[in-house]
Amino acid sequence: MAIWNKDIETMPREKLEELQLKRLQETVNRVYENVKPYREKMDKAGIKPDDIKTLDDLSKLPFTVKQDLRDNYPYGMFAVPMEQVTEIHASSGTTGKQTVVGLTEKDVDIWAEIAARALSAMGVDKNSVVQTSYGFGLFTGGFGAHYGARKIGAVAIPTSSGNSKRQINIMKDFGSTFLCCTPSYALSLSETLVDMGFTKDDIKLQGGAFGAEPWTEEIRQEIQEKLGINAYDIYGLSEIMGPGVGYECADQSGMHINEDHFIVEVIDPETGEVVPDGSMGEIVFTCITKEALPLIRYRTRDIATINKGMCRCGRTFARMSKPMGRSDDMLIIRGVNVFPSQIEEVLMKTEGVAPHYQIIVDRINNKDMLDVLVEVSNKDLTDEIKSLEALSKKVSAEILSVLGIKANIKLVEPKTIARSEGKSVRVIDKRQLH
Ligand code: DLL
Repeated sequence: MAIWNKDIETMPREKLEELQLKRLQETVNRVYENVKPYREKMDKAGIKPDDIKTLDDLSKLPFTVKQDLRDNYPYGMFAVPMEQVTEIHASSGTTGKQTVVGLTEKDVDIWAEIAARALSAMGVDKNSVVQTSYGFGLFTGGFGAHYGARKIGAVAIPTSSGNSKRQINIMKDFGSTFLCCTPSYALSLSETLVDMGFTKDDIKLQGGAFGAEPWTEEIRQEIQEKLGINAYDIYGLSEIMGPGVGYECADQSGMHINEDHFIVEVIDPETGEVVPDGSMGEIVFTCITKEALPLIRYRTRDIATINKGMCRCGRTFARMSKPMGRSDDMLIIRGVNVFPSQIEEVLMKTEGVAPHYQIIVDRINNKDMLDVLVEVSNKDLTDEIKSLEALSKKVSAEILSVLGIKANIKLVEPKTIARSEGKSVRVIDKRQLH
């Protein structure tokens, strides 16, 4: 697969780190001058821009968290005057006031560049037809993939999400070769394809860039098989720069971080200390080229590991593991920490259940209860009550042995759990309602 920007993506680490330090120093100076909340935080911590002499000095700087963006809503953390801002995006705001991000023209160019690197690594070239079924709007998914595809010179088809039958018709008629959407929507589209009486041989898809939500290796296999494609993982977050912050190459051994634009650290979420290379922790990013909203040490809440070893593809950019999920998505059930992705992994390894599930947590008589609704892959439920009982027992036993908690497994008919068109909602925690 092609490397879009070979000079940068395969730069020796030493050179890359020199570049990072220079850009970090420039950025810290700039935010100190132009962003009041940063100046105040740094003054409080007794740090001046000149104190950043090496990359290790980054850890002296205070963290930025989502609340900082909310406290300075909407534009209080922008580092440029509004006349230089050319595009605004925002996070969904499901857990509070939405966070607003701004981009200058140069920021948008860099976004297109990093998305082009990502899509090239996944096989997109000038001859590709890229269907983007991420939502277009304040969500960054749609525009990020679109800018990347355009930059490469592929044909960009901005279908946006939803209207699945139309998506399949477009895919077939326009000859889409590459699909960008959430992994859950990719699975849902694969069902629509079959429902419409087609097979994977009726479409020309070869690959897809799926992200914006956690997904397991097992779901990857499922998508690959059902759509007859190579499924790649793409990572990003609106506050840093939508899709393309991290991307898989053909080696599929982690997502390369575009380290010439973002410095990545891993910290212990409890203590805030940087953890040794390769250890699991919370991912923290510092933007070193962003003009409008250069966030310093932004805590993502995503739990993953970083590997700085060179990849077989030749890229020197560090690789991030698939995030297990966000620390704020972690469920504590009867004192046990559980990520929804761990439950997904167990389900996906069990024959007879489909990759469509919902996790419901409630507190009844002061006791946490975990219900897992999962669709059976077998169409004829009634005929097989006995084997279904055995199946639900098997899943329950497996969850108990892997995660150490008891779950009530409720097997449901195929296609009864709502399908998502964007980020899926897999967990309903009713405990918050009591
Ligand atoms: O989800 C940006 C994006 C769009 C990335 C399209 C990839 C593809 P936000 O809506 O701000 O931005 O949500 C960011 O989504 O902190 C992660 O928790 C999660 N996330 C994003 N990509 C992945 C991934 C976009 N590949 C939040 N695997 C992040 C797991 C992901 N989680």
